[in-house]
Amino acid sequence: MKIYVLTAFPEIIKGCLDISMYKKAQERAGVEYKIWDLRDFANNKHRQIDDTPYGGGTGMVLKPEPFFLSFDKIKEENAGEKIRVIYPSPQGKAFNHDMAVEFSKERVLVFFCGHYKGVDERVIEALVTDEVSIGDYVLTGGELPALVIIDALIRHIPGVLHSYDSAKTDSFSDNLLEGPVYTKPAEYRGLKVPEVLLSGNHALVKEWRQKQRLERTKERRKDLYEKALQNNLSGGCHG
Ligand code: 6GU
Repeated sequence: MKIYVLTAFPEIIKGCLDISMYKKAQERAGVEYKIWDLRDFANNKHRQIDDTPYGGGTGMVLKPEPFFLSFDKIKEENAGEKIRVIYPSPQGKAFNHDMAVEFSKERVLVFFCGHYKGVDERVIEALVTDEVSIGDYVLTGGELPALVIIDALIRHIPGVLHSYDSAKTDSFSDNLLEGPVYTKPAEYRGLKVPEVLLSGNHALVKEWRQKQRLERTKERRKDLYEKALQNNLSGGCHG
């Protein structure tokens, strides 16, 4: 998979991709990151990539040329390939687990990072396939959302995670939150690990864990809880 990120702030992205799971995706699954500076595609000698909005108003809008020009080059580099173009924006569709899984199956992904007041709408109309929001709050730019989306999707590329932390057992693959976990010591400053986990009874442990997941989801995320029940994935254990 090739992942292009077009941004006015390449340092934000580059600083992250050589670390941890982002790096493992390169080493274990042949993911290739291409971080391009939008200014390198400015069509003027001042390398200006933004301008004032038509019709007036505050803030600057990112010009169309850097996106169209860089996309021409991406098309050239990937002739005949399907290209998925993701534009992170608060106006987008809410990003979730299913979208992460879907994106992880693509061969060429492109992220257009907006800033300031947004990107000229013609870029979105003509080039963007997916406008995606990571939550109901406003961020300064699309760089962190792009990293969030990349993190969420590379976990689903075969070979990136080892089987013991397989994405198949993630929260959200069955709409339930994870339950609590504990490690040694069994008692710390008077705080005890639940007895059942020390029992060695695997069936009991399994049942307890599922109950914890259901209770936690019911309490914290009623919306997911209803979904889990509908999907009949509650394991017949309704706590
Ligand atoms: Cl994807 N972009 C920006 N700039 N702000 C956001 C967002 C995305 N999702 C939530 N807020």
